[in-house]
Amino acid sequence: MNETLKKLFDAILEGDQRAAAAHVQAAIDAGIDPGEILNDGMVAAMSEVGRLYEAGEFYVPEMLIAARAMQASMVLLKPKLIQSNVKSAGKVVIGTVKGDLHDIGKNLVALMLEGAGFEIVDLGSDVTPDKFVEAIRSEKRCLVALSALLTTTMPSMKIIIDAIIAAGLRQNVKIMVGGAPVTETFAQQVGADGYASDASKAVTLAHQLIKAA
Ligand code: B1M
Repeated sequence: MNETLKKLFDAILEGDQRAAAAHVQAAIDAGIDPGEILNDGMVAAMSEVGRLYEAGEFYVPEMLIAARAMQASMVLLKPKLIQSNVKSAGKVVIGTVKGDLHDIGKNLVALMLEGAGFEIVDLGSDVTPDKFVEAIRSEKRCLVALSALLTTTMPSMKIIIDAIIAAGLRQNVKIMVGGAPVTETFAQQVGADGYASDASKAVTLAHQLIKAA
C-alpha cells in the first residue's frame, strides 16, 4: 500500500481525526486517485475495525471513534468524489432503516449517487417506515434506497416496503436495498426492485432502475 494511504489507514484505525484529515489532504495533494484514497485507505480501515471487533480486540467505543475519524476525513474527500454541473439523473430518497445507526455506508452510497447526478433526500439513520412514506408521498417518481448493517434490522426493509405498498405509493417508486448483511436473494424476498453490494454498483443499479421506471 502507498505510504500516505497506510498512514491514513492507521489514523482511522486509531480514531485520530486530525491525523486522518491531514493524511487525506496529503493524499489529495500527492495526486492519488480519490477512489483509491476512499477504498484502499478509508473503507479498508473500517473493514479492519470490524475484524478487530469480531476478534474481541476492539469494543464499541473504538468502533465509534474510528467511524468519527472516517467521517471527519470524508469532508475533505467529498468534493473530489462529486462531479459538478451534472444534469439531474433523478431523485433518491435514502436512509438507514429503523433500529440501525450505521450511516457510513449509506453516506457513501448517497455521495456516489450525488456524484453521478442524482438529487439526494437523505433521511439519516434509524428511519421509521412513516418517515419514508412521508418523504416519498410528495414525489411523483423517485428511487428509494434502504441501507441496513445489522442482521437484526434487515426485517425493517420489508416493513418499510409494506408501508409503502399500504400507502398506495409502490407504483410511484423503485426500491433498492443494500448493506453488508443484505443479499440479492433477500432483496427479492422483501420485494425490492434491486440490490447492490457496494456504492459504485449502487450507482449502476440506480441508473438501471430509473431507466426502467
Ligand atoms: Co457496528 N456492527 N454495531 N457500529 N459496526 C457492524 C456492522 C458489525 C458487522 C461488526 C462485527 O461484528 N464485525 C456488527 C453487525 C453484526 C451483524 O448484525 N451481522 C455490528 C454490531 C454488532 C454493532 C452493535 C450491535 C454493537 C453493540 O452495541 N453491541 C451496535 C448497533 C447499533 C445500532 O445500529 N443500533 C453497533 C454500533 C456501531 C457504531 C455506532 C459504534 C459504529 C457506527 C458509526 C456510524 O456508522 N456512524 C459501528 C461501526 C463503525 C461498525 C463497523 C466496524 C464498520 C461499518 C462501516 O462503516 N463500514 C462494522 C463492521 C464492518 O462493516 N466490517 C460494524 C464501512 C462502510 C463503507 O461499509 O457500511 O458495509 P458498509 O457500506 C458499504 C456496503 O455495505 C454498501 O455500500 C457501502 C460502500 O461500499 N451499502 C449499500 C451500504 N448501504 C447500502 C445501500 C445500498 C447499496 C449498497 O442501496 C440502497
